[in-house]
Amino acid sequence: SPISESVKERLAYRPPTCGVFQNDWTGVEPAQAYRFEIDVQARRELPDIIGNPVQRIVPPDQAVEDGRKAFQRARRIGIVFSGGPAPGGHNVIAGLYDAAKRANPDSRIFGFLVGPDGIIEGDYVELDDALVDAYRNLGGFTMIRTGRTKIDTPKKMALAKDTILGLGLDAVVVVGGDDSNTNAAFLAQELFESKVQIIGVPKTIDGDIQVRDADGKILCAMSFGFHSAARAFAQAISNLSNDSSSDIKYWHICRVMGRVASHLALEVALQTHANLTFIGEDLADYVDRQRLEKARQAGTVDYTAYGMTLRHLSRVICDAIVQRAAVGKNYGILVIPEGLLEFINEIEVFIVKLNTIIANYNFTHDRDFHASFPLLSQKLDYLGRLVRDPAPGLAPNIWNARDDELFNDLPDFFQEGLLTERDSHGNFQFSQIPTEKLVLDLVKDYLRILRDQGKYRIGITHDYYRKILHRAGLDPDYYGPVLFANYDQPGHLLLKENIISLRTLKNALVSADILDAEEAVPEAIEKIYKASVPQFKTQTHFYGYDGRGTDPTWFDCTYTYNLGLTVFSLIANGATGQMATIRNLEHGFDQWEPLGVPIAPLMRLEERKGRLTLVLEKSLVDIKSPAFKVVKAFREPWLAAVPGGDQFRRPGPILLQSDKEEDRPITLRLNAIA
Ligand code: FBP
Repeated sequence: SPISESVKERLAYRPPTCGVFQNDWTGVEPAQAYRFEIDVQARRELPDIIGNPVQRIVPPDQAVEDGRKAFQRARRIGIVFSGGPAPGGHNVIAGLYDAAKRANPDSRIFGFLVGPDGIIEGDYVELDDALVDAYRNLGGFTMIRTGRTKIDTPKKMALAKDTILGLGLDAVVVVGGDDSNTNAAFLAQELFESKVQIIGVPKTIDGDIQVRDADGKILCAMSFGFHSAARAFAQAISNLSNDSSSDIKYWHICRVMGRVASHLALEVALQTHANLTFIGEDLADYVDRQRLEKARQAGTVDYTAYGMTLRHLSRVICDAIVQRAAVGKNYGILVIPEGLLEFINEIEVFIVKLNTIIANYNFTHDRDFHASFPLLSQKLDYLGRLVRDPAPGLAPNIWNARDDELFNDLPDFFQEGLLTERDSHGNFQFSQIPTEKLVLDLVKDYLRILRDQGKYRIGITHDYYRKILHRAGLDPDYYGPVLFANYDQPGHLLLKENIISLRTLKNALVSADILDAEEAVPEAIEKIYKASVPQFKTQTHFYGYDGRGTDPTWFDCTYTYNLGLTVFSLIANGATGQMATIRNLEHGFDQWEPLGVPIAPLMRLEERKGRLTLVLEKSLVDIKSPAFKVVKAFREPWLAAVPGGDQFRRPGPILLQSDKEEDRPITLRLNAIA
């Protein structure tokens, strides 16, 4: 059969539903406990939906006259996926479909095809049992596919409106990330008078839609898809740690998706105990105290002391590599977040400056900029001209000689990367840049220096060296003292600092009368020598699209199915400009509470395409959170730069049904302790 047993099991599975959904119909009730600090611009641009309250989905109030009738009237609802796929999306549709059909079998659900383009172009499919049943609990957004188009011009908005009104829709559901929910809010405003309701659903593997009110109360702890993607990445990286600690010859450099925020890298660290994991938000917080103090003594302030530079970062990595090598571990797992560069001072400055330059020149980045300057050399020439001859209207110091110098210092592929097309939302496309390659080049340079200085060398265990000398018929007590000097660690010895080539090693043996000048170096010694001169061998990996397409975990299956049910309850109770969320995800399923959260009050002004634009605020890793503090506290043990085993953790595969504590993201569980 083309359908595997595990897929059959997934298709047949029905996730449990929150208590409130056991009722024939549901009501909503404003939850007064929440407060928002509203942006003036949001108030101006979204006047009709800015005052929406948080709403709880509650059991039916039989006293409400016609409540049941209103809930159960036949509706026409459209749904669209927007942005990158995230495991669980199909269950949002399934939940909405089941709830709508249960309320009234005459209700009709339409899926817009290939993202918001489907709304703009009126391209859709009507969902039926067969289509919905073919994707239950399965990964991907294959059922109706997805796209990144933004409904961001009056023309696109007018076309979208035509489609929605033409289809006679009562409501449209936008399943998307921060940008897509921003879109949903504007659509809700635009269609407010036409009485078409717009409901958003928090989707993104990046995990950066986390909603709190002004007092820090959690309304949505995590977007769906995060848990499954993190578990898929963790499983793959854990497999690498098994391989790496078996053949002990590679450092695996793993770049993990997450456009800006490092939530995925954090979860992967907690799941796998990789030797070294960087969290972008932590790097941005770095302060070079020595440099600051030096400047203070000179009576100045050194702003470059704030935040980490690329060079500094590469030194931190080298330090870890050298420390592990010293105890004989010339291998390991390094995890870097996709958005790392966003938190590196000098790169962030480049990105903002380039965005501003391109926007100020009225270039559409994707089209005009690349058409005007198709070759990298032309783009660089253009930037060079800006340094010499800043154009009118552009601040003269926006691209200065220092920028030019630093920029030219970067490898070509990376310069090209910085100048690549932004996505349709104006985001810099970190997923297109091999960050790990840039970092690796710097690391290799620095390791070479450390090796020449004799600081990067491999510790060979005492037992290992005795064993191979014995095997070659050589007396370890006789050869040992000449070959090795520093007994730095008990039970370990290091190749004498100055012996850095086989020829020098041979000379040492000859002058100690162990070897005749004409004789070949014994094989055993050659072997020890080779093993003690570090070869920094790496394998690079990018964990992104694979995890995005994985089948959902039990957590995401259940979360998304209940989100679908929540969406329908909100629609049937007249809500618009709301995002469906579930509170208490960090706790057990029996405590989950479906909510509608108003989108407009969550919006803030952010720089996009060089301009300040209203968007839903992204949530970054909080370096004061318990989850981050745990990763920080365990840095040393997980680096395992001591003799003995590593502390790798095996998270195990993604399961559809399981009632283990692990079924929730570890970051959620830890942060709930706060
Ligand atoms: P969404 O925010 O749309 O969910 O997408 C997240 C993401 O997977 C990022 O982690 C990644 O940077 C980006 O999409 C990749 O985008 P693309 O699919 O356009 O290559």
